[in-house]
Amino acid sequence: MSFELPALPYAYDALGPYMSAETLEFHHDKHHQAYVTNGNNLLKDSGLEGKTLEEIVKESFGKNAGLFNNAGQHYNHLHFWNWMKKDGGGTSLPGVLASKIDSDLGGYDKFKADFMAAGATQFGSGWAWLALKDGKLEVMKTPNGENPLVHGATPLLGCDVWEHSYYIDYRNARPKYLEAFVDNLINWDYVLELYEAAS
Ligand code: MN3
Repeated sequence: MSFELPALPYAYDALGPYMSAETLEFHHDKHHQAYVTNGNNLLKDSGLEGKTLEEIVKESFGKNAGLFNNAGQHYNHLHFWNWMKKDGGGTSLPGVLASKIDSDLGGYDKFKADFMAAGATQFGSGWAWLALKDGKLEVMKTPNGENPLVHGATPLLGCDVWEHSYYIDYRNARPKYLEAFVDNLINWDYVLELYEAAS
């Protein structure tokens, strides 16, 4: 396979005021594009050319750092654009998500606090996650382009806490960005779709 940059699933200005068009233009058109371009170059002669993106991420982890960083970030960003939507967030979660979060994570408020803490305490660049591992929801954090796939879990929701994701809109206030993401941007329908596919 080769990596391709998808169009955003919404207009560049759709997520304002929580994420600006300027942030999305840089983040999607420059940063994600660079992962696609560099990933395709590093995929050549890697021995993983015929694999799926998930296989490339898992099989390059710990073995081919350059390819892993770019393939991991391509995977993460493909989902990240879909993990957000206009008028997202909120506390009425679709399907079984509310009861699953109650039973596995101690309720929505505890999930929100733990997810924001994961993002705020990730030192340097990385991601905060809600993932499914052995049938149970878990809040996780990872550095750089790593994701739950390489820790035996399925990513259901991720928030990009690299500075390029929030510095234009929030400057250094990463917790404010995380709160806006949870309260106003999360596309819970997409989270449910991934949960149902994984369970
Ligand atoms: Mn990013």
